[in-house]
Amino acid sequence: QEKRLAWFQDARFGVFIHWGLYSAAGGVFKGETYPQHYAEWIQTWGKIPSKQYTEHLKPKFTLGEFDPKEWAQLVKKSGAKYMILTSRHHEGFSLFNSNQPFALHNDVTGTANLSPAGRDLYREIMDAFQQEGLKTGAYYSLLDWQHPDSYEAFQLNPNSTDHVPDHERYKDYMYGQIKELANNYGQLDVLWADFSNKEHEGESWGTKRILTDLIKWQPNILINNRFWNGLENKNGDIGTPEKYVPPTGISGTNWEVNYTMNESYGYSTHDQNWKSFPQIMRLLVETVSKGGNFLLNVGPDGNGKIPEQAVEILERVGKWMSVNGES
Ligand code: FUL
Repeated sequence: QEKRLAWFQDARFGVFIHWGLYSAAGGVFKGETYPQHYAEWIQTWGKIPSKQYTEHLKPKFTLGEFDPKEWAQLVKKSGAKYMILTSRHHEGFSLFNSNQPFALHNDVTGTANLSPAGRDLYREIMDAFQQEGLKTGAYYSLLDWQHPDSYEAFQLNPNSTDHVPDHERYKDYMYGQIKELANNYGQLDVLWADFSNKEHEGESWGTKRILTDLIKWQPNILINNRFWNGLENKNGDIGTPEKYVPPTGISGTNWEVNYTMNESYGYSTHDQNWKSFPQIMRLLVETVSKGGNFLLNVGPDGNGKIPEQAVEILERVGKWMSVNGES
């Protein structure tokens, strides 16, 4: 474990990227604004049936301004040493081209992959970051709001009653997708699972099989603690406090604080509560001084553009790093 963790302990600073169909909504759906802080949860906030969600948002996920090389160069210049990308968030749509058998809810057509024909957005992004010499990790949601066999299967589609959810099938699906992420995209430095709770943790997601094989497929991989309940627990390789810095750090484990620049992880048109550059720097320095890593989030919009405010913060962090950081 010590050897696997060496780069992570040196890295100190990483960038988190939340990008999916929710990015095309930006916290607004059909004229209705959802004020909740996590815009990537909009399907749940609005109790939006899957058919409406996909039909309305897929055409808005245009990639018109998507330039993964530009993202990677920006992040590299910020002084970050690694990047974690949402391979699939709770909404259930994959940025990578998955071949896992997948039945969408009765009334939804299409697939659960977001990449246009002939492309693999996840691969394009991972490749660009690896070319900049950055370590790369996959955020992977345990929750799924599309898969008919997930725990939440019918929460948003109460009318699809002719199907009895089979959680074993969902576990196979997760295992199969994680296998794809670990085997089809070169080195995977981190698996950032998200999230379990008291009712469903660890083995209820099939962790024994996943973790035994994952370490064989990727002997150097680091795995966060969110297959289990709690943000500071000492399971996995990395504790993951969210939006707060534990006052006295966390002894006995490696840890990484994740923070947003405004309130939301996913892109939001109306969340303008941006932290100032000094606020961000203070959080970063406080975290690092207590022995943690700092994972700073950006949420590109549905066209693939990183908000100007986020670009400016990353550029200023980069300038600070070039003067004060170790290279
Ligand atoms: C949480 C998720 O529910 C949020 O949407 C976000 O991804 C954050 C980093 O983790 O648990």
